[in-house]
Amino acid sequence: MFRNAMSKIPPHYRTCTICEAMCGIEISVEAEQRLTIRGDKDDPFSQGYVCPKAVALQDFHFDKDRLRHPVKRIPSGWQQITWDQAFDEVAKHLKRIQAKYGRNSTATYLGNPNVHNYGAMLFAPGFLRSLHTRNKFSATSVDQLAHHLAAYQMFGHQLLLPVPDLDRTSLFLMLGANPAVSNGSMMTAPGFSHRLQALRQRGGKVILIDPRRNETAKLANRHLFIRPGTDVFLLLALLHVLFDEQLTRMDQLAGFTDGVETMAKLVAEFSPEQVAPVAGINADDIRSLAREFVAAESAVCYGRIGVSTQEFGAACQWLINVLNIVTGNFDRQGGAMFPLPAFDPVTAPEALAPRGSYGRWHSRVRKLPEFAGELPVVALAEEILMPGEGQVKALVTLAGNPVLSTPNGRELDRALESLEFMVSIDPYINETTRHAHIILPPTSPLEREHYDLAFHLLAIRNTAKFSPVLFERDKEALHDWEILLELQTRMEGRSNLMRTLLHRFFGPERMLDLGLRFGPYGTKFNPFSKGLTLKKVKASVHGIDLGPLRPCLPGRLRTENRLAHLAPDLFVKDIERVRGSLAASAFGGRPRNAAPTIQSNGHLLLIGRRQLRSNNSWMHNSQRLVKGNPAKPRCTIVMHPDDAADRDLREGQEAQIKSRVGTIILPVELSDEIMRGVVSIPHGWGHDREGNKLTVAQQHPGASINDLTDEKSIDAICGTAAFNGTPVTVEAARYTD
Ligand SMILES: Nc1nc2c(c(=O)[nH]1)N[C@H]1C(S)=C(S)[C@@H](COP(=O)(O)OP(=O)(O)OC[C@H]3O[C@@H](n4cnc5c(=O)[nH]c(N)nc54)[C@H](O)[C@@H]3O)O[C@H]1N2
Ligand SMILES: Nc1nc2c(c(=O)[nH]1)N[C@H]1C(S)=C(S)[C@@H](COP(=O)(O)OP(=O)(O)OC[C@H]3O[C@@H](n4cnc5c(=O)[nH]c(N)nc54)[C@H](O)[C@@H]3O)O[C@H]1N2
Ligand code: SF4
Ligand SMILES: [Mo]
Repeated sequence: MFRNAMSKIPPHYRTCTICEAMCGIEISVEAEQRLTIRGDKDDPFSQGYVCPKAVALQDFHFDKDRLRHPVKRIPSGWQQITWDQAFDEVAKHLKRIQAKYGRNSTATYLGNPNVHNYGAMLFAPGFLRSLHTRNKFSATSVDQLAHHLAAYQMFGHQLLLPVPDLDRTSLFLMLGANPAVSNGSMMTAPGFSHRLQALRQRGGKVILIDPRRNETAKLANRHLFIRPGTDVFLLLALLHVLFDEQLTRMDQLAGFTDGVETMAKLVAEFSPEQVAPVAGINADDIRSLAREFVAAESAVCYGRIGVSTQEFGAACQWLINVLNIVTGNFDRQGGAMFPLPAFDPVTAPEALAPRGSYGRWHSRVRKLPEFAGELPVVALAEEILMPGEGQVKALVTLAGNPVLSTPNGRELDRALESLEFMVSIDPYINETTRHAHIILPPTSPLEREHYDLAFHLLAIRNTAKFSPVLFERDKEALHDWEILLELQTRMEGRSNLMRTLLHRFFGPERMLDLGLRFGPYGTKFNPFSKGLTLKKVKASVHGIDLGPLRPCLPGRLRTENRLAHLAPDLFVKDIERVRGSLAASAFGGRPRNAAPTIQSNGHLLLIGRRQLRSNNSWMHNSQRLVKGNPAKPRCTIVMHPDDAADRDLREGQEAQIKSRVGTIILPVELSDEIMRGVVSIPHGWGHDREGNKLTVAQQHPGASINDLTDEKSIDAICGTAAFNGTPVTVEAARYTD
């Protein structure tokens, strides 16, 4: 496109689709293969903010390693094939395998970039349905499943996810999140750090509970260390204080909330004194935190990856909601509120955005429960490796890299090697897709239009924005949704030709238009309405501001009796597990979150960390993001100096880190920012696997934390990986060859 009239091209405006912050960006085409990407000052939500990753959108787009054609793995390497051949072969193999071994023999795994891709979000459900398999997996179960389970149980819809009203709260209590680096998650707030600064400037308080005094701690009024995996005890103790001292105040929420008495009884046994030694927080601090929280003019508690992916992650998300509710900080300005997006998945057809379901079936080997039609990904490797009826023989991955992103990635690596057939819809030949027999690469984000279906639903302000196409795609190239639709058609056979044609005609854009028209701000059937249509959204190139979050309860609840449930049975029962764990920890029993077989002494508890110039596993092929001081590698194990001294380890020295499932070697980075007894390693690294075609990433391989994390350590009620608090031993690396 820029070949024709480069100088005449006006700046292009869109939303960055790398992380959840939805920053508005302005792109100018400077020269072939050179773009200027900066923050869009006129975006009403992000107001010019961007992080260093936005610039790298072009590295992804122009990356020579990014596949432009379908490829097939042959003994001598990868062979380019036509789309037609690729689709034929995929359908032939999947059908053959399903005919031979049953429908569940084909598994699917959907990764994170799907939720940043509206075409894929709208068209993946149809393709998945065409496979009729129960073995559906996704990154949800290594991420935010806890939030969905709590929302489903308490509010009746897995997508009724309360978000902090960050711009208006007086007290922001954060557990296990690092928005100064991650830019926020399960709450879309572009320029998060600026918003925290503004919060403090208006006299508000920010309190962070985290085993690491992370980058966000520097923006907080107070930081408290907590031993990994013990947040559930802290939350129970905070509630204990509130009920015990009769500080709860439900205000208008009392009219449509049940279970308060049950909660009062439930938390009685978890006094601050009881939990303090286990959580590593002093009882007085817990008491004063509870009092401060309820006394604040408005307050909101929020917990993210640090608490979602641990042994009691779901219980934590439940108790966080309870804490916000019983202090009157729910569905109210400055508390936890529900966004009302212009395209509203909560009221969309069930086939697109299911309300949720729990335990309708279980995984074959370990009997882990289904949630919303998916099984926990910790079970994927064993479902492939364990022979017997119902064994997984074929796998489809869509925008996922589970070898690096799910626990015990090495085992999954081995499992993938044994599959009869694997197909990946992915732009790269990476740690996961190198096992595929066929790879179907989609267009890049700059070649497709976009509308955020997921993140408007999690945004701290209601806005709407459409991103048009920047670069025309090559004639041959297909979008994710087109690949999915074609696969669906081939799996279903000809009988659905009509529907396919309709879909082609409709495409994601038409679906979006319908969603906007019939959404909360839409025109509906009224042609004279001033409401939203896609045309209007498109006309506002910087986005449309729809105002701050507004109270919407009980109307938006989706529970059968339209009550918010404070004490769902599933969670109340889970307290038995919590009680058992507290007793075991108090008696100095096995380490927190330890898989049954590990009993090592001198273990440290491993947690993760995110890095500003990285995004999960797939942006390390951008030279500008990975470059830096070679003497200061980024994939390191961060240790407290005293823990290192105990093991005779020095800064920069190579350490061997060992868990029940594996061993990796990484340089030591000393820091008193981490709690004693805890070590931290970032995830998404480990690019030295044979067969990767990631030229830049291979020069900065690092090692994968998920070669240490344990697929047996899970949150038992939902099967989410309990990454945080993996017991490891650390010692000087010994090379034996
Ligand atoms: N130990 C530990 N593990 C973790 C985490 C942690 O904190 N600690 N975090 C977890 C979390 S929160 C998440 S979300 C997961 C992420 O887990 P995954 O989603 O499995 O992994 P990603 O690294 O995001 O890989 C994305 C894949 O999508 C491809 N891709 C990128 N863009 C597109 C596109 O537009 N279309 C298609 N078809 N493919 C695309 C990339 O090439 C890559 O293969 O990791 C989890 N794993
Ligand atoms: N730059 C960058 N941004 C990203 C990503 C990225 O990879 N890089 N990934 C994106 C994705 S997919 C997601 S889901 C979000 C995640 O966003 P965040 O949840 O903000 O992610 P983290 O930065 O991993 O922060 C988790 C924090 O939890 C702490 N923690 C670990 N264990 C525990 C524990 O047991 N208890 C408590 N209280 N804290 C604990 C860690 O020390 C860390 O500070 O980030 C998104 N944004
Ligand atoms: S914070 Fe996220 S959305 Fe914003 S520019 Fe960075 S990667 Fe893109
Ligand atoms: Mo995530």
